[in-house]
Amino acid sequence: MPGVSSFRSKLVRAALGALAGLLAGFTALAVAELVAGLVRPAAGPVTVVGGAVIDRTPAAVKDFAIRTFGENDKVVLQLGILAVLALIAIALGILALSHRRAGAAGVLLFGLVGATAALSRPDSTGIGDVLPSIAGALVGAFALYILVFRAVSAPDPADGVRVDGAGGWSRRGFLTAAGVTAVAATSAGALGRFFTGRQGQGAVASRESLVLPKPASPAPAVPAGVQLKVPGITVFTTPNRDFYRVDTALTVPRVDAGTWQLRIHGKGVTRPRTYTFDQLLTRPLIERDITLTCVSNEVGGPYVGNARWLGVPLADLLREAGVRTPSQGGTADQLVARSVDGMTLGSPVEDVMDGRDAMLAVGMSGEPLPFDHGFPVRMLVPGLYGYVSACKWITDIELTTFDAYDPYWVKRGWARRAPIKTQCRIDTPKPFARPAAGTVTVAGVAWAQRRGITRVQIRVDDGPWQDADLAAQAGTDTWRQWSYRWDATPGGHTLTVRATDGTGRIQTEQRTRTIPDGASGWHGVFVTVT
Ligand SMILES: Nc1nc2c(c(=O)[nH]1)N[C@H]1C(S)=C(S)[C@@H](COP(=O)(O)O)O[C@H]1N2
Ligand SMILES: [Mo]
Repeated sequence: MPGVSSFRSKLVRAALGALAGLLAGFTALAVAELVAGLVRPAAGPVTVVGGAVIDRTPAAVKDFAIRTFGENDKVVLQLGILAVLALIAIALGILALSHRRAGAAGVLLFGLVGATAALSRPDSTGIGDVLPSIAGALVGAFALYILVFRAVSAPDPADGVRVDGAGGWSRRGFLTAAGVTAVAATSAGALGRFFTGRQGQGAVASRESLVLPKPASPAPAVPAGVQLKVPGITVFTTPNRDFYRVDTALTVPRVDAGTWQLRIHGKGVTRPRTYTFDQLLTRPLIERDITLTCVSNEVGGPYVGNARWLGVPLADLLREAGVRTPSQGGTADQLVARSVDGMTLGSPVEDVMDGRDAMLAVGMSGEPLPFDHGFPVRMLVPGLYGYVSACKWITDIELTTFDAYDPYWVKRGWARRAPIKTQCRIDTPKPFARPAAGTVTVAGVAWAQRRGITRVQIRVDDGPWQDADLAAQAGTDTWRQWSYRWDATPGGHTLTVRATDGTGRIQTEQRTRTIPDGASGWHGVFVTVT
């Protein structure tokens, strides 16, 4: 049956092309990884293309990704990019069987995409950033050319294995070339990883050798009763390793504190200055318990955490630079913080200098900032969502106006100004829990940074609002725990909770989305009492 056998041989041929394409793509990425490891890890093609995708993703899609994949959103994105690249590599490999040059040119084209993305990144350090993509593409294209040549070349008389009568290919020759390519590429990739790891070693060493100074102004003693002894309730001070992480960084910046600098400049700055890390540390430090909240936190969501921060009061630095608030006749109303990875966040100058504990933090709950949370220095402004205040890996502060400049998230549809909304969360019982009838302790946390929490109320189904017991309040900038002893009766029940802030205002019932300035509405959980 010639039809069947020629179909089979076509299939085998296509499979070989696909394999050649995949191997060439893998080689391209591995070589790029090696060069990135030598030049600059953040300039690797997957990182720069991923970064470009993140920056161009519509806010709603990004919100969906954060909601669906949580803190794994970046892993999902990178796997997605690799899957797309694999499909393209397979297509190019099959194309190359008949049009070898075109296939190789296709690989080069992807190198150009990577190189363009690298140059367009806000943290690009120049033309050298194209090297990983270009080198990877050149070697990948060459690999494809050779592999396909092996796959379709005339049979090697020495091995004599022929499947396809027309044109033919040498199975052994191809498999040898494929094997050599796979081994070489894997080694290149591994070596790249090794160099990447080594590049961060200066930063790691600078963090490990850092001894944090004692604060000139220690945190006020936390009252004994801030932590309720209720199983399942959020802990008052979030351990650093459990602290939520939200950022756009595909590779966490590893900044060496020894070479780090912070520049303060811009509108109304009469004495621009640049600080080194050591200069910051010699200043009087403050230590404060502050609850940080992400604007992407859904009602009842996890993107909120409380830590004991150690840092330099930011208002002092600004005053020394000559900055005045708008209410004192200053010309700048927006402070734009910029990170080493090119992120920009804008805070109202008025808020930063109104006496609240806005700071450049260097310590987080007793240790230097973890790399994930902004080592060596990050900004914090109590009462403002993270995206308008909490710049990690900060390196530049520019005084400007809200009219003149929109930072990263504002360009993408989020509000210019975003004070944290009063929120309350039920930690226990969990949604759809099945507690036994009798006394059930309902408990959780409430927060309204700057205003504090003065009351939390619980409603069972459509019943009356009942006051919950409040834990001690550490300060107005931290969350506050609460609990309520509920006499639970069998059946399905909805528990709803709402908080009142220090101004006497009850948290609004009106549900809004997280975009543009944070979710509002009451948190409720449904449980079935057995
Ligand atoms: N450089 C940089 N800083 C950043 C961000 C970022 O993407 N890049 N994200 C901000 C947002 S949206 C929040 S909510 C906080 C989160 O800080 P955390 O990851 O330490 O919890 O960091 C802020 N600072
Ligand atoms: Mo955020």
